[in-house]
Amino acid sequence: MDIQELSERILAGERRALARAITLVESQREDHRVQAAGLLERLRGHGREALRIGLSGTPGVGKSTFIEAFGCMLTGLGMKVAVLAVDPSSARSGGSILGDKTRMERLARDPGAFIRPSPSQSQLGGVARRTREAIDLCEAAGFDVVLIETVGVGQSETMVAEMSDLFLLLLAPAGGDELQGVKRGIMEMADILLVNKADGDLKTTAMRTCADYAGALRLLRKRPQDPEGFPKALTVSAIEENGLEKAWEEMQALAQWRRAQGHFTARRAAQARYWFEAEVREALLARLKREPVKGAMTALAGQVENGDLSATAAADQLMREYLMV
Ligand SMILES: Nc1nc2c(ncn2[C@@H]2O[C@H](COP(=O)(O)OP(=O)(O)OP(=O)(O)O)[C@@H](O)[C@H]2O)c(=O)[nH]1
Ligand SMILES: [Mg+2]
Repeated sequence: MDIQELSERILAGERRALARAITLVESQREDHRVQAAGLLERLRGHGREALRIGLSGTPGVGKSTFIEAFGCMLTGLGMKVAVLAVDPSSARSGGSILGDKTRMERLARDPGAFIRPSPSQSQLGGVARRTREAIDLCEAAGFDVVLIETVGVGQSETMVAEMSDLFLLLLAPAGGDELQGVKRGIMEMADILLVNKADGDLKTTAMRTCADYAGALRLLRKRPQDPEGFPKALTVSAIEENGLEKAWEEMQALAQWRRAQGHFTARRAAQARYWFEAEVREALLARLKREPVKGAMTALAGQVENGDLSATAAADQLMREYLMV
C-alpha cells in the first residue's frame, strides 16, 4: 500500500481511502502498525479540526435513531458528518450492526455522511487507540463533525468522553426512582443530557424526567469548563425529529464558549496527555505478557512461593533485569 497516495486521497476527502485507512489502523499486524503510524504522522498538522461529539446511552434508548436524525440534520446544513461506533464489550453480534445499518439507512446513503461500525475487537485498549486514530483520519478527511457512539457499558463511557470535545448522554423517560440508576460519575462527565422519546404517550414523562435531571445537575459541583447553565438537560424526540436543532444550538454555544475561554484547546491537550500515559501503561503491561518477561515472572513467582525470595525482592529483580527500572 502506498502511504503517500493514501494520505493524499484522504486529504482530498475520498471515502474509500478513509475506509481503507481505518481498516489499516484497526489491524494488529506489525507491518500494518508501522504503515498506520507513518500515515498518521504524514496527516498530522493538516490544520483541520472537527467537532468531536461523544454520545452514550443504555441499549434501546435511541442512540442509532438519534444519530440518524441528528446526522441528517447536520448534513442538511451542509456539514460533513462521520459516525464511529465504540463497542468494547463486543457483546453485540454482527446482527445488531446489521440492524444499525438499516436503522441508519438514510444517513448511510447520505453523501455527506460516513458511518463506520465498531470492529469485532474485545480489548478496550485496542478499541481506544483504533477510535482515536479513526477520529484523526476523519478530521484529515475534512469532516466537520465526528460523532462517537458508545453503549453505556463499563469503561467505554469514560473512554469516549476522553476523546470528545462534547459528551452527550441520551436518557429514556423514567419514573423518579430510576433517576438514581445513572451513575454519578457519568452525570459528571456529561455536557448535555438528552431525554429522548419525548413524543406521544411518553412526552409528559420525558418532560418530568428532564426537569428531574436538570435538578440533579444543579446539585453537581460547578466545572470550570462550563458557562452558566451547563451541563444542561433537554428533551428530544429522535423519531419525530423534535428538539434536534435546539440541541445543536446548545452544543455550538458550549463549544464556542469553550473555544473563546481556552478550555477547548486545554481539554484536547489534557486528553492527548491522558492517552500518552495510557499507552505507556498498556505497553508496559503488554511486555509482562510477552517473553522473555513472562517466563522470568513465572520463574520468580515460583521462588516467591517457595519462600526463597520475598515478593518485594522478586519484583525489584524483575524490574531491574527486564524493564530497566
Ligand atoms: N417513541 C420513540 N421511540 C424511539 C425514539 N428513538 C428511538 N426509539 C425507539 O427505541 C428503540 C431503540 O432505538 P435504537 O435507536 O435502536 O436504540 P439504541 O440506543 O441505538 O439501541 P442499541 O443499539 O441496542 O444500544 C427502537 O424501537 C426505536 O424505534 C423516539 O424518539 N421516540
Ligand atoms: Mg444502536
